[in-house]
Amino acid sequence: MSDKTSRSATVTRKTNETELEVFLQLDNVPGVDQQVIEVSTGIGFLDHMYHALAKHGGMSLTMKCKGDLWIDDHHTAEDSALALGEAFKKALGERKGIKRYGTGFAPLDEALARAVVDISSRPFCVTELGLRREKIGELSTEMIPHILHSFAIASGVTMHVDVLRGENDHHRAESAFKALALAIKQAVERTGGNDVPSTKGVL
Ligand SMILES: [Mn+2]
Repeated sequence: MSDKTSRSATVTRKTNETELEVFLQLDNVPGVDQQVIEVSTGIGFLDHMYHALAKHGGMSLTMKCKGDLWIDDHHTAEDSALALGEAFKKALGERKGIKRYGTGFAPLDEALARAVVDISSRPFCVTELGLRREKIGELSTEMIPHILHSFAIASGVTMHVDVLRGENDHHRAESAFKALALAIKQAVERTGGNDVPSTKGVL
């Protein structure tokens, strides 16, 4: 794959609980692609977080989700993260010629978050977000670590996401997604080579 090619994938996912369509493009080659982000899950704050993830991760993302929001936000939040993770994995393709590791720090006013990722094929997620409110908009705060965990499982990425400080839960959550975006952007960056960045020879 040449550096001129954008890595992208489409995922559709349908259960009795949610119906999802995701298009994810990891690269927006300057002069060739335009970054397009359209997210509609029915949960405003969730859209806001995915939008921030795509925007600062340098990705194009189209996500349409019709979920059973008359029950609560759980299935929509979880399944959209699984579909996004699956799209990420598919778009990435063979795990060679990439940086593999990425670190991101993102402040949002008084809040500061750090994310460290390893595109390892060993899904793992550790979060310390310190959210105190019950909900942010229509998203339950307990779903935010769950979203990150679901994304890690589906994408095969090891992720550590910590909010280091911050008073406002909207800021804390948003800084976490932005930090993750920066870490992912770095990790998926192509080295220009074709090397598998692992002593095992496989990722
Ligand atoms: Mn915001």
